Amino acid sequence: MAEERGGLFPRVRLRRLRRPGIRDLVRETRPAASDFIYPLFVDATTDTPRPVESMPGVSRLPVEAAVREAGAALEDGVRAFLLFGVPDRKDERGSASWAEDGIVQRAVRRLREEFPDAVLITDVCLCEYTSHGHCGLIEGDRVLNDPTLELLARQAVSHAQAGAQIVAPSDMMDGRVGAIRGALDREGLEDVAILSYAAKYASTFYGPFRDAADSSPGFGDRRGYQMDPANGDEALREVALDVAEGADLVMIKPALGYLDVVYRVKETFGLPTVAYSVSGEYAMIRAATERGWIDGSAAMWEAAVAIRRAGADLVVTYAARELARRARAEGRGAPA
Ligand code: PB1
Repeated sequence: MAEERGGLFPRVRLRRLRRPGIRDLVRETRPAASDFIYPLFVDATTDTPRPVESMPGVSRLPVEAAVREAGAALEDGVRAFLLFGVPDRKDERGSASWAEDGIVQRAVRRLREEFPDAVLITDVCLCEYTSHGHCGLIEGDRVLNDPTLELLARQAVSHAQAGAQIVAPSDMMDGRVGAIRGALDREGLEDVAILSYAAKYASTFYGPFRDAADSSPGFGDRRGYQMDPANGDEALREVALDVAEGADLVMIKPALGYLDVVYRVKETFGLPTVAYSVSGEYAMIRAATERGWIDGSAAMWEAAVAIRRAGADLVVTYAARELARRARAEGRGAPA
């Protein structure tokens, strides 16, 4: 008999629950395949897939290639897609973003036609469509908030009219959720939901995305509208305002460096909460994997489990297909 050493040991031994088989039984966080939202870059400038060098495994896709990729992802268990457009023209106002024959609008119609049950979410912003690369209209070196709202609303309505069930404003202009909600309702699109990028930080980890979408700001940066990474309390104010304006789901972005914010937002508001594991997070794991420094599949899964454990209900991730396959395998009892 082991001598008493105070406390509850040796009667209590937590390792008893880490034995093979038991460990799986008591697992607390179990992502499902449908928890992963798959971002797709739909590109009007190419007839063939264009790999994104800084994001191994990710390509900018012409519409029909995006349809094929979505079909394969649905086979893996993915249920929702987040569409980003790469237009064949850009101008000061980002007018291609609300064009009826715009690249995202065309992709949504084709995906809706091919996969009626898929959930199509569209990113609403100007940065991919403006010649200056900012998320709003500019005057001199200022990004204008209020005049931008009407353009974002037009874009969101055009996505909804094409068949998107959810529109996701990622611009970080004040008042955009209310402006979009009002425009959708006036157009009889009251069933279309809003996923607000409510707590979106001015992060270094967006670099690869900006390569992929040709969306880097032509001057300055986005700190005049995206949040300071040092601020957690402010995120709760952002979410509260977006919920009051009509957000149905809320997003924190990036994810891994912001799990405290994910936790606080879910605990405070209890709404469907999405965390976006951004391009830089994805690229870091892929790069370390390519150098043989880390087990990339295990790292992607561990990151996804951590984001879900922190309170996110859904995870936007470029690794959605492999994570969905892993979730299905675990659900069938494969060893974790
Ligand atoms: O994966 C990513 O890095 C996403 C980047 C994100 C897309 N919503 C924004 C990053 C940026 O500020 O450039 C694009 C802003 N509309």
